[in-house]
Amino acid sequence: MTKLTIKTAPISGQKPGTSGLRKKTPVFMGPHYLENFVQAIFDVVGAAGKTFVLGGDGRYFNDRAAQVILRMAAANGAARVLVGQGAVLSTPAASHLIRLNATDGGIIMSASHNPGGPKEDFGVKFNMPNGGPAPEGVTEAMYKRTTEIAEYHIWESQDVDLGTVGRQSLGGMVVDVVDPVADYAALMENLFDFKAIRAMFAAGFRMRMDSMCAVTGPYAVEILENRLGAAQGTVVNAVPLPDFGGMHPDPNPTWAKALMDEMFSADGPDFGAASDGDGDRNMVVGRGIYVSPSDSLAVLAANAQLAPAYAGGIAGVARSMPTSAAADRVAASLGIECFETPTGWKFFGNLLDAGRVTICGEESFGTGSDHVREKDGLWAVLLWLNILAVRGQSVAEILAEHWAKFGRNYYSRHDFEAIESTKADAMMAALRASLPGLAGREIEGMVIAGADDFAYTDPVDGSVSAQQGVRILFEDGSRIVLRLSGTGTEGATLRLYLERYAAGPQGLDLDPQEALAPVIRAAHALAGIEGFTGRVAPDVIT
Ligand code: VG1
Ligand code: CO
Repeated sequence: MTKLTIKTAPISGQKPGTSGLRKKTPVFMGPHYLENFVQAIFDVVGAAGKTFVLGGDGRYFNDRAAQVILRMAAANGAARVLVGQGAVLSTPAASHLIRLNATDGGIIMSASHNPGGPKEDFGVKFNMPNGGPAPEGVTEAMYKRTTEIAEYHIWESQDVDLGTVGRQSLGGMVVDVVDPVADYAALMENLFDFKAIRAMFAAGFRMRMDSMCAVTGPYAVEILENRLGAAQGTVVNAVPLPDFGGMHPDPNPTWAKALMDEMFSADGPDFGAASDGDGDRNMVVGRGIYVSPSDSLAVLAANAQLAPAYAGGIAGVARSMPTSAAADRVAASLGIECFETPTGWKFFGNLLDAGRVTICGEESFGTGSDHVREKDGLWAVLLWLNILAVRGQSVAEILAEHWAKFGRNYYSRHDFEAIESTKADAMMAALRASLPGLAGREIEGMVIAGADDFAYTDPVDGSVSAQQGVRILFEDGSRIVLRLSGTGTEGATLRLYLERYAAGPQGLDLDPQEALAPVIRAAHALAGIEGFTGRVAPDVIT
């Protein structure tokens, strides 16, 4: 075995987005591409004598990338790496292992909800010792490092056997291959009332969990079927595949259509859920009723005290800016703090670490709590199950009672995918330029109260993140938000977020697209979506 120092040169575009560096797999597999970025990570955080966690969602190239990262960690002087068996860890499980073992951080190989395969997407991100995604200051430093990199360090060696749990060594570095599921399942058992959930399943409660051929399959089978006694076969698409079976592992009504059809069928199960490529997202569906992620966050916050881990109440709630204000109403009624952060889980870390919030969520099917520092798909599913078990009501009944008490924030996100970047940029620039003149203008019978480009000052460390999305706020509480995605790998994806509040008691059970129709029309008119991009209708509606 030889330790090599390889000459390299900067490769452009290695700038992490909303959640790590994501590119087409062939790009990641190109000469020095993965190596340059991993060296930049180690150069910024330092590797000598440190312990890291390593795992990924099992997508194509995950296994090869893991071997490269291990050989580089060893050559950079790391003392120990904990790797999930088969180089697999769900994102929340990786976050938990980083914290449980008090490590110096971890590297997660995933492009999350993006498709996988030889022609699809791959990604790498670094999580900090608190278990959360590296904040912007750190990812910026990594990016800067990639622009000046001249060499990287790597052992020339055989592959480490990642198929067997146990201890090995690589160039003096300890490699501990661990069961990806065990510690995570134990954590879930600590948080929730497994006895009550088990009793509910024993009494005939039926569920369908769609793991979308992605990483949560083994976790869901162990927790739902083995430990909670859900019927065998409750978890479908339970075997993780390198290409997710050709599916798009994004749990929303479009990509998890089979689950939606099942839940809306005559004899559908009581409860349905799906999770994404790396297991940090969740979609929740009741029989005949879809739960929007923003509503899910609000219901979880309002009912969290029904689960043992949160029995003492929650400290506060945080939501990303585009997420609906449904959670704000719950926070106000509980008399707790509520924070509005930019998109991306990294912005919740400081609030969680400081104990200011217990539960966080995003409209993009992400919910989580202070048990880890990532969003956590199965956690959300289990908290829902815990609530359903204690309240003994259906999902539809729980939502109806919630809206009756708090009013309903009708909400939808429209995605326009793979737009030419120059066109999307031009549209956003024109929209930004128009903002100062919008207040007071009337459109679709609604008066614009104000408009801005969201900027966030972290209440804990004072760091400022500007240009986080355009907000147009109406006097009646309706809201339009537009931003460009930071996770895509092809052109630009425009995300249009739409919200309208109904106080009730009338008008609480409309179709969201109908309830939002004037807001949708106003958004198209104000942003000139068709004029700039040629797009009339969105590709995905959630
Ligand atoms: C999207 C979502 C955002 C989420 C991010 C990572 O980002 O909108 O809420 O945090 O994906 O999720 P963007 O920049 O494309 O809008 V995951 O599950 O892909 O790590
Ligand atoms: Co994800």
